[in-house]
Amino acid sequence: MSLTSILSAEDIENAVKDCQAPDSFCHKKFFGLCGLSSKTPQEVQNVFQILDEDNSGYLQESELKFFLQRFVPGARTLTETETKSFISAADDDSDGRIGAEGNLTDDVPVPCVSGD
Ligand SMILES: [Ca+2]
Ligand SMILES: [Ca+2]
Repeated sequence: MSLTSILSAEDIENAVKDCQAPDSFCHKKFFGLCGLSSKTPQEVQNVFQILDEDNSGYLQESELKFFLQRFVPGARTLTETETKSFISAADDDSDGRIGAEGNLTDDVPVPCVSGD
């Protein structure tokens, strides 16, 4: 299972391009652009498992830092600010990591700072 078997390579490229500038990453926008927001819960779960590199059942800070590179190998790493706001947006139980039960694509009311 790879990300491109779930998401279109073109959509992934567009999503990564959109947040090339440091601190411009917004997970909600990213998931929308790459098409994940419109996937089934099972497909979202598959993506989660791909991103959970150590199979811990959680996405922790060290994994999220390289989040974009899981989609496109040449992409940048997320800044500390981006990693932290990503976690706090999806970390329902505040244990500092995103559990598989946490809905990555939930419409979390987090303001996204956008350049446009
Ligand atoms: Ca993990
Ligand atoms: Ca959590």
